[in-house]
Amino acid sequence: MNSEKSTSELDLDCDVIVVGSGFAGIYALWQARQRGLSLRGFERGSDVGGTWYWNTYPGARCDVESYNYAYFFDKDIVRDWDWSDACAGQEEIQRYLRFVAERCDVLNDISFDTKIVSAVHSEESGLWTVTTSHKERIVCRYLVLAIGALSEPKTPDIDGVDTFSGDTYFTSNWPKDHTVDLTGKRVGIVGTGSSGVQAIPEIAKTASEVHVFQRTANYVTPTRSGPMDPDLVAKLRKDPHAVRHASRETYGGHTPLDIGKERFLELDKAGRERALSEAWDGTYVPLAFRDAYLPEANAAISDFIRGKMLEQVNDSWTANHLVPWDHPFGGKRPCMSNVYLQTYNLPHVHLVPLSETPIERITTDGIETTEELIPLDVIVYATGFDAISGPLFAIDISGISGKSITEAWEDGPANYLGTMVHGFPNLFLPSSAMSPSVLSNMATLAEQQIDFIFDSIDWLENHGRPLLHPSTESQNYWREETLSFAKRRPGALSTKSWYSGANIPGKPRVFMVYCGGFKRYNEKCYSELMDGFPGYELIP
Ligand code: N01
Repeated sequence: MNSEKSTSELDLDCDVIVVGSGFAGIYALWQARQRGLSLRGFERGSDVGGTWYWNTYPGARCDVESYNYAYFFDKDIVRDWDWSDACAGQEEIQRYLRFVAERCDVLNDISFDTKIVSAVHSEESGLWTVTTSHKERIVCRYLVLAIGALSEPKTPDIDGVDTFSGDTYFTSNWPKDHTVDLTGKRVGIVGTGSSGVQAIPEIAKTASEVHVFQRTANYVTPTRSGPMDPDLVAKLRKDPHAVRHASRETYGGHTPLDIGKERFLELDKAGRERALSEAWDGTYVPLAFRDAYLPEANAAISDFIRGKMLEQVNDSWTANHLVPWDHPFGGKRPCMSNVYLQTYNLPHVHLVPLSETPIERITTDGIETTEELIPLDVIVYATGFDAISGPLFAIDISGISGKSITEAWEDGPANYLGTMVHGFPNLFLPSSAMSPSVLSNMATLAEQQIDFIFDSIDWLENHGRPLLHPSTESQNYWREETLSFAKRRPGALSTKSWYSGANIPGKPRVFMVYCGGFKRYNEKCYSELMDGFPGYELIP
């Protein structure tokens, strides 16, 4: 639907609008300021943080190391922030993002508690008109929707969800007033992805009974905890810009300081056993081997993790049901926890594998499976998100000829280089589909994409301000390219996951994460820029 109002250059309120104030949004506002552009920021939450503002469920933390999951653009920020833990908790990360926003002096640019309801492109003026939930209309030249890939919660697709008479909570929107008290309660938790795996051990500390409704078992490997290594911190602080540069040269956008150097397939039997044990005990299993996603290596690593998971659970029936036999390591987003599996050794924690006894419905009293009605006081949904396209579809966006983004993505996401969509000129989408996204370090990605977006804007400003959008050929090529890399990654296309939209009934199946590696991605972005955007259309 096109409710296009006639706009002209005279209506222009600011050069750039940035929506969202997570990692990408804060940095985008800073970049706009650095480049002398006028700006406005909008955030639907009451504070900065994005994911780390909303996901306040018990146990929420980052399972990527703090030194990786941080900004590197400013050496003073790197020097002045001390992480208390190798993998920081939600509260600390949100505090960090506020600290960065204060340092960047962007807080006053952001209108909080303000949703963007629509964004309309005018072909006449080439400008975007953005309308907020407070009915304010703002006209800008460049629109950056830094709204996150995992910010639109999935509505649980279970019969009777609204009939439950007890309390209901969502991990994705946990009450922030610390009033949730599960002491002595019978709690049912639906979902065992990263959020569920983190929340379940915490909930089990106070609840009297915990029933975990697991549809698909997930890989769970150890996570780091405890103080940061001072030598590592010193190395990072010595030259943050070098770290930032080096991270972009890696496959996953991680600081290269302790990514495993070994290739699994090049080791002999004893070497493989040694390296796997070292990975499990000390480092970070997903990054331990350079060839972890070659099929033969991946199969052996998957088997090793399954064996380690079985060892941690006393009851063999429970252990067997917690192990992911149906997909290889990395087919879904692996989970990390040092306490999740052991939680099932507690007498009041019960696994309900839905592969054997599916949920029939939610009733006023609890959750009814094909076997029994489990009475509950509280249900916690850790059921995930309508990833990537969900947050975009929540805004009424219309581009050239009034075509909406929902129409443009009817058959699934289509874009070029994960940031721009044909027919939507000067609309920039960090952390969108077909970027390295969650298969990379999201903090590195936020900096890289925002740099690329603002370097592109600089180019446009210096070349007579044409409008920029990718050609359909480039989009088709990029979708094929993304698919071709996904085909090489074990389990990517055969596993049901949010990576391909399979968690949302009726959503078109398109593999939405570019797994060609961060280095290749960064090089492709910048070769477009250096060559004057051959894969794009420039509208004078
Ligand atoms: O969501 P998920 P999440 N009946 O989609 C189940 C990031 N993250 O919030 O697998 C029963 O992974 C669903 O089952 P299945 C990270 O990128 C990062 O946990 O679809 N079950 C699954 O078990 C992650 O990937 C951190 O069969 C239902 C679960 O709910 C992403 O966020 C921490 C169901 C959803 O798992 C999302 O994680 C947390 C139904 N009707 C999250 N519907 C870090 O540490 C869904 N499920 C950085």
